[in-house]
Amino acid sequence: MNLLSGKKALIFGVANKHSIAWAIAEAFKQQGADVGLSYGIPQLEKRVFPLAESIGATFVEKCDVTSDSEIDEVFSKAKDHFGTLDILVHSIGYAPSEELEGRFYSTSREGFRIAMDISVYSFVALAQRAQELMPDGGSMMTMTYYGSEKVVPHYNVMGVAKAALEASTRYLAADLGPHNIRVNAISAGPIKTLAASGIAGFRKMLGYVNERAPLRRNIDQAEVAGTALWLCSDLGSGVTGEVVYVDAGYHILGMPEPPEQWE
Ligand code: NAD
Ligand code: 0WE
Repeated sequence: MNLLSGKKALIFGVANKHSIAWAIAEAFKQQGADVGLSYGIPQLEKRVFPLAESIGATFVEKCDVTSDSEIDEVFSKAKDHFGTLDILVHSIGYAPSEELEGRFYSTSREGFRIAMDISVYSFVALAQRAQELMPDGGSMMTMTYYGSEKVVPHYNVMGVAKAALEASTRYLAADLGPHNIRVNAISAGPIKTLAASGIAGFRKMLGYVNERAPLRRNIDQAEVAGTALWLCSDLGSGVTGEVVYVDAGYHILGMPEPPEQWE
């Protein structure tokens, strides 16, 4: 199938082969898209360049999204390389590690600022530049997590940032809809990526979901990529401002199935 043939996609947030952004890049390429990649820090270059080569992506640029000038530079290069764009993927999130230990109550002003800048404002900043390269419309997408809606231990300021990211998705969708640009978020269940590797007790969280989610399993990057594919292709043409869950159904539960030892 060629769901994205003739479409040009710029994907931010590839760190390594485990990144959600990478699974999306592979799926988009497989469906005929011309894919460009961006990564956040110079040390990732040795991981990202070979990945880019494997899908024939020749646009590979570093961009620290805390810098307006770096963002401007990447989009200036994207304009030279692609001319126009059809798809923007934002798959970036960060809070200082100390904010993901302890309690939300202890969040520092600087930790809050950094989490909001990198995890939320960056989507707005990228959307502004991408919009200029989408004269005939397009699709933009970001990645969120259920900790935005309900309290998840230690997700802390990232939960507050994801709530703001989901609200930003709706405001962007309202502003860009008249330009035929759709803006959506995918709320993924926990996946063992680089961003999850430093989190204490992450394996326990995977086990918790595995036992309780309606599908009784976890989800993987390829399943997120499948949803990204229909949202960004013409199959998703009527959908904007939405948060789509790829979480094995976990978010629908009000109470877990009582385990047998409680009976
Ligand atoms: P990942 O570590 O592969 O991706 C996170 C990316 O953010 C990295 O590429 C990193 O370089 C980038 N980044 C951080 N600071 C940056 C900066 N200043 N400038 C540019 N890039 C920067 O991990 P992932 O799990 O693929 O995360 C991608 C997105 O998915 C994040 O928004 C994350 O919150 C979200 N998400 C992850 C999970 C999960 O369990 N892994 C679940 C739901 C949502
Ligand atoms: O969004 C995320 C993780 C985002 C993240 C991860 C890190 C680790 C390294 C943001 N900032 C940092 N900062 C670092 O220094 N997820 C959805 C994965 C995740 O992270 C959790 C989770 C889940 C799920 C943290 C606590 C509890 C649950």
